[in-house]
Amino acid sequence: MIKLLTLALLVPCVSIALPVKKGENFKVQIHGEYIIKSNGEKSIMNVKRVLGKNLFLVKANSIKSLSMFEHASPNYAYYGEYKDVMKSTKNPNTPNDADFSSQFHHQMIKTTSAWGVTKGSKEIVIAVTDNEFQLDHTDLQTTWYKNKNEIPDNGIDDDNNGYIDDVTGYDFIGQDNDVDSTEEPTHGTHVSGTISATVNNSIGGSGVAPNIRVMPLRWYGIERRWTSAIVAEAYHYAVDNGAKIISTSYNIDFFAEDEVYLDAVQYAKDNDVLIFNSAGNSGELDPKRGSVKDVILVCSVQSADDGDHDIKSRFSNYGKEIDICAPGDPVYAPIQGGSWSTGPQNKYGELSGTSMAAPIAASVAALIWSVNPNFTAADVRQRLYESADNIDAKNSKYIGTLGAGRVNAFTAVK
Ligand SMILES: [Ca+2]
Ligand SMILES: [Ca+2]
Ligand SMILES: [Ca+2]
Ligand SMILES: [Ca+2]
Repeated sequence: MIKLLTLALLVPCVSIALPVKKGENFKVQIHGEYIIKSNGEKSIMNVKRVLGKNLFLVKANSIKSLSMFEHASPNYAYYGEYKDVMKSTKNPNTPNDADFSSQFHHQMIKTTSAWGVTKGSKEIVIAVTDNEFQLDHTDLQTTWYKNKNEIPDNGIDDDNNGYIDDVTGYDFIGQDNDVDSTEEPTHGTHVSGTISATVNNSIGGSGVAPNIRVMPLRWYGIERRWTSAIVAEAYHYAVDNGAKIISTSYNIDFFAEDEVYLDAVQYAKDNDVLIFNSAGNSGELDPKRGSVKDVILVCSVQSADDGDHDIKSRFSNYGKEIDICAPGDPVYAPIQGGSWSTGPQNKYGELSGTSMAAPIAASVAALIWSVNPNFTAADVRQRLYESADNIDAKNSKYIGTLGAGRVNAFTAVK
């Protein structure tokens, strides 16, 4: 805490680029920026950005000057490395005919048996909050959610939701409708494809819930710092535009004390939206994010076809507040073609991390919701936990710290 205060004094204006050492994460209060909730009864001055219904980023001299509003919180800038991914791709040039058998996680969670019941409903939308999305990836052509009430590229906010031409998600970093970013290392493309890459098109592999839709929300990038406002806006957008599930594969340990983040989580809960988040990759017992009880924390188990599957990944956080485990070590899924590639846009690769486990658990929840459209979020959560496989026999040192076990897609939907 003292460290943060010192930084705030030294750096009154955080538009100055701060050197970030590897592994160093910190937050700084952005001078003169606050986030307020207001039901519109009081006039609001100096609005910098509308973040959602009754939620505003405003300029103000002090939090005291905002005391007439229902709620006011500082806007923090976050620095550091937040993606919960461990390894870069083992083979980024995997040939186009890479097949389903490379995705051993499907065998572990009995995906194909689950598909006898459902491959997912296209009405179920998972919002993925991430750093880049390659929309034109050949194996992601049935993946993306489309905002049917928005006419593309006419410069008009046709559905009047506050966002112009937001047909396929939104970029809260660039503040535009283009969620692609070839400058970013691949992460969001892999997470999205893990959820719903196209099945039976003879290319690559398949997502766990290939018929559901992914709403790509770009909320992190190298060109702009991450803030409380960006996180809140992305979550509000997901909830207000029809997502039933939010899948986040980022380190939220800092957010565990951010009022704006916690309020956004509450907003999702109030609207019956489930949030999945990676448990984190520091091999740590009881990570700070465990205090955010309404978020489903997903740990990673090994998922190579070598007999050691279902053993807790060495890197995965664990503890009493972890909710469930999923394969994440490794996961073979679509990756961004990127600026280094001039070939066909259908690359695949292996990544490992709790980043990869979270979207698999989210996908199983989406399958549950597809066959039980009347379930509440609490019902889906309960079914997800009850249907998980017990993995204690392979994790005798971790009993009681791996949540409900490892997800099983077939048991979840049968
Ligand atoms: Ca719009
Ligand atoms: Ca439009
Ligand atoms: Ca953009
Ligand atoms: Ca495919």
